[in-house]
Amino acid sequence: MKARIVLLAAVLTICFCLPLQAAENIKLGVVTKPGSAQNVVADKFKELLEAKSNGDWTVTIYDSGVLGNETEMLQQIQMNTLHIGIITGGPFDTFTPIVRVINYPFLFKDNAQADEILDGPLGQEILDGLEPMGFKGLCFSENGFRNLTNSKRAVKTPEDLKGLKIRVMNSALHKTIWRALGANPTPMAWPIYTELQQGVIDGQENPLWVMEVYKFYEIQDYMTMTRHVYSPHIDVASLKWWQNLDAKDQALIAGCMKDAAKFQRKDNREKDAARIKLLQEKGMQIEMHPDVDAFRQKVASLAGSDMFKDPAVHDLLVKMLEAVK
Ligand code: EAX
Repeated sequence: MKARIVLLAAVLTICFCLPLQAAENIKLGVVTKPGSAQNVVADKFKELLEAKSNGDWTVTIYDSGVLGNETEMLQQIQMNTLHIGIITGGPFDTFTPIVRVINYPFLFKDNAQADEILDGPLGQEILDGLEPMGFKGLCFSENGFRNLTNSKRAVKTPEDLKGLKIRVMNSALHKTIWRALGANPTPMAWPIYTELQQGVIDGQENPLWVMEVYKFYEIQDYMTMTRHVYSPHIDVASLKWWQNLDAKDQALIAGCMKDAAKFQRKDNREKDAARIKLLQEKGMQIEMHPDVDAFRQKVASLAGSDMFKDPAVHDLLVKMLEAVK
């Protein structure tokens, strides 16, 4: 009995006298479901940060849009009720026109060029340009090059787009692109399966993984490898939250997010060949060689349009177009 009391006293002493290291929890949001590009980044970030901090940091992932759509999550990040989001480039458009520079059509030749620019000084300028809106831009992971799908007909040239109702992201630039290409663009937040299924829209555009993970092959018979926009995710933190972290934690979190982004881009690209095969097996008719020059022609004057009338944004676009030459 006495021994038990001594033991209990010892346990209580340890509990009350040792400083307890409370784990700090990060709330991270993605609009997409498990297996999606955004979720691969989120899962890797959680794994890396929890391991490297020996559990001092934990990450809770809110996926499948439980926190709302990407615009709503960005608002929560501004207010610091959400710490981090892995958000597609498009929806940032309603917060700042600076992101239009990276959503510009036919900008990057290939993945290597996208990495070089986005990981370099121009990418950093875009990330820094988000700060006045309350976002701390950490780095870029990717959705990937976007391709068109639809339920009506094979599309090889812009003429084939006439009359097609194409869902686009909530982005003035994306809407302008699809109007210039000759389609009938309808901005809509993610997800969009039901709208495609019910025929509210005829088509949409997204990277290959989306057609697989969201089973668009069930409801979209035609795909065209337009690769019209390279779509990064911007991995952002709440600036309010970020500014209250000490430098050591900032470096740890930013480093884990960069490593997660690198891992995810590689993972996404390695899977693309198998995805094309799978989508064909599922019955999609894929136009591998559309008349890309004709599509490019239709959007050739975009740089001089209203979309880039802000002088700072226009200057950045000019620098970007020079860098990708
Ligand atoms: O990642 O809204 C979109 O089209 C995005 O690409 C979507 O979040 C899938």
